[in-house]
Amino acid sequence: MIDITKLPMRVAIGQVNELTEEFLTFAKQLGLQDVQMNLYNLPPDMKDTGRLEFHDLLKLHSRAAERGLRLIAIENVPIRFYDKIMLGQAGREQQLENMQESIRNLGRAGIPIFGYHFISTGVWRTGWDTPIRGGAISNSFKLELAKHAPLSYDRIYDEDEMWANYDWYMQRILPVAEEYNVRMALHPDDPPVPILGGVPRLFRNFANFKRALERHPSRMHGLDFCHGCWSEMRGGAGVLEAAEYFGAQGRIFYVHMRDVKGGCDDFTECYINEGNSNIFKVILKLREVGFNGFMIDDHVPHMVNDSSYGHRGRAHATGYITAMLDAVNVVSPIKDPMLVQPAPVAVAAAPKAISAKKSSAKKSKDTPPKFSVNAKAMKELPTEPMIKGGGRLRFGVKI
Ligand SMILES: [Mn+2]
Repeated sequence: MIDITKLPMRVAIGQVNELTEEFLTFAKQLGLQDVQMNLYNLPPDMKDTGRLEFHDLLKLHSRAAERGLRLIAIENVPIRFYDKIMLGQAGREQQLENMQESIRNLGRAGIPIFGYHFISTGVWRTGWDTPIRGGAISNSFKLELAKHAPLSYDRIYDEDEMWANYDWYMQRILPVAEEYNVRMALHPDDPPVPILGGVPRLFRNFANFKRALERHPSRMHGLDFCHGCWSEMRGGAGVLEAAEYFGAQGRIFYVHMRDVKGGCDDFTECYINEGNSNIFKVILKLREVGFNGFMIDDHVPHMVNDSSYGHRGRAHATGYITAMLDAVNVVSPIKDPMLVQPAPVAVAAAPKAISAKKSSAKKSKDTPPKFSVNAKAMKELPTEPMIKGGGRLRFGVKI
């Protein structure tokens, strides 16, 4: 598995449950090397066995690698995979076995990060077609409208039992994550309010994240730092404090970079450059504390004539995050020389366009190197492909 501790802070794209040709091309055109997937909903071609299967994960890893991309993280599994664990219900032992095997399979398939949450009732919004800047469509939440919602499950759960359920799970899953070198990254409850639908939302404030990480101090345990949720919780200054505290401990494994206007009892998701927080300051803070994970857009506004995936909104957000990181790289360059070089990407076959650039560059090797688009493409090519010959990663081949 790739050693992600040697990679520099960078931008990724994902929030997809299928690696379509179009998505992989989009990632390449954005100039990225890392892709993440979100399996909150399984894709139609993935058999629902109640866990992530090795061959499915290997196939995904290979598909990304064949385009010179790293499948750097899988975020989420369907809630039904571990709802009994979260609620402490009968049948949780079987779900635990499945989740443990899912972690093993992620490790076996070379996928280094598993993003997870502990929200059995899911993400809540009270408005899904909220108009924002220029008529773009976003979403919003008002606690006043949600607080009288009926129970999501059989009864009202209390905070202590939710903590006991969380501890039970962590005590049993983290040793597996350690053995298989898979980082588990905890996402906040969204929205971060005390209780919805009768189920307490544990990960809603700084103190509870601190408690979770202190009680389970594994090196494989950290945060999917959802900037949007931290902004919902604490606004601009609170985001910086949390980024500094957890980032300095190496506990932030990756960042969801989006923002909102307002606080957790009344907010609207917005364009990334008009929210509570200053994204440049946040990335600068992350650099200062040595964060070297990836940043990814999360939810984005649906722009005019946008696709269902939100290509326009995502291109805007990703371009903005990339530009802010470029600016931070100028004012606060990476200090660790180990992180400066682009890391090799596992590639079975380079895309034709890049191969052509490589051969034309070879012919003119006597001419001095120039900083050009071609030179950049060359830099992105792997120096030592992790997988040689192109056959080792193919589905069904014994490795
Ligand atoms: Mn998020």
